[in-house]
Amino acid sequence: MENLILDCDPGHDDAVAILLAAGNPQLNLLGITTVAGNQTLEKVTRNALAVCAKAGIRVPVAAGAERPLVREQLIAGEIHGASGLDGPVLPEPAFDLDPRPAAQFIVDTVMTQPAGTVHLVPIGPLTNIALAMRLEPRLVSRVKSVVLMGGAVGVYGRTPVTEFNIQADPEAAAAVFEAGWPITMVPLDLTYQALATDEVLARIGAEGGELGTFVVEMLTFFGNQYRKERGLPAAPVHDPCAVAKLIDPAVFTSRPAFVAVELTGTWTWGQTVTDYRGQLGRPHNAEVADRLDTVRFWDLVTDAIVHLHNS
Ligand code: PIR
Ligand code: CA
Repeated sequence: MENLILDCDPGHDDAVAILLAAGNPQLNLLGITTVAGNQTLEKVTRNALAVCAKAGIRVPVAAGAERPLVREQLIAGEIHGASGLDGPVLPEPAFDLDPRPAAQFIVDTVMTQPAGTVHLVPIGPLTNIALAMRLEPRLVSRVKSVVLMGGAVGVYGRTPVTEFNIQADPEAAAAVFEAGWPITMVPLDLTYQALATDEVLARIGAEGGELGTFVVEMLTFFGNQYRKERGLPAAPVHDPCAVAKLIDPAVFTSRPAFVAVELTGTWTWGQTVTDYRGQLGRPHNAEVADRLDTVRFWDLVTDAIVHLHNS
């Protein structure tokens, strides 16, 4: 049983990550925290509560940072739509938010659980994680690991060299990579292997009941956006890849590297620089995911949806 806090900005793929984290019996989801990213904080928080209501998930949800630490806000409206989760009809929230800000929730939760037992899984901009580290520096040694979706090695997203989650708050990301805790980075290179093909969607729709239909509606919208905006054959479902690692470490392979976040380049700020070969003379600070077992991955996602549907 692995304990985790999911820090997210739902977001279609974030929504699937919530379902995987709550629906897999080997995971204990201690709470969901939200951060502005794919849409405004208000919208992504509402979406998190809507996904919980739809799936019957009952865990604390705490809202976090409304904007990045330093820079102008970036929003990914072109892929996720005006609501941040366009496609399906979203139910009304079924419960209230936790009153604490996300960073405080993260600190309280990690510091009250036994040391070395809680994973942080950030799948949006890293603002809340950086704020939590500043609020309580002992967080860094107390967390079991950080498995984050973000960055890119040789495959790029928002610009020719950047990935959205890192570029949306590069100062926060730099602080997280420099902190000295065990980090697994799940970059676009890995998540572009997690394509929601027609075959994948047909199976989720057939096995997942009403919740499966909701997921198919979400990912059909997401796929159409990716086809239109990026010319991809199907939508890469980025965020649940990070969650899957805690269920089955063999779901992807990874290699140690030194990862730096570029903060000053005119054209490159927000880029992750991944040094596998020690050329920069710095110690490794992350495991970087490279190859996904797609069959295993989609089995885990489908099973979690079926499990939530049946419970
Ligand atoms: C942002 C995302 C996805 C697509 C675009 N175009 C922009 C979000 C996803 O939720 C994921 O966490 C990460 N950011 C992928 O870059
Ligand atoms: Ca996300």
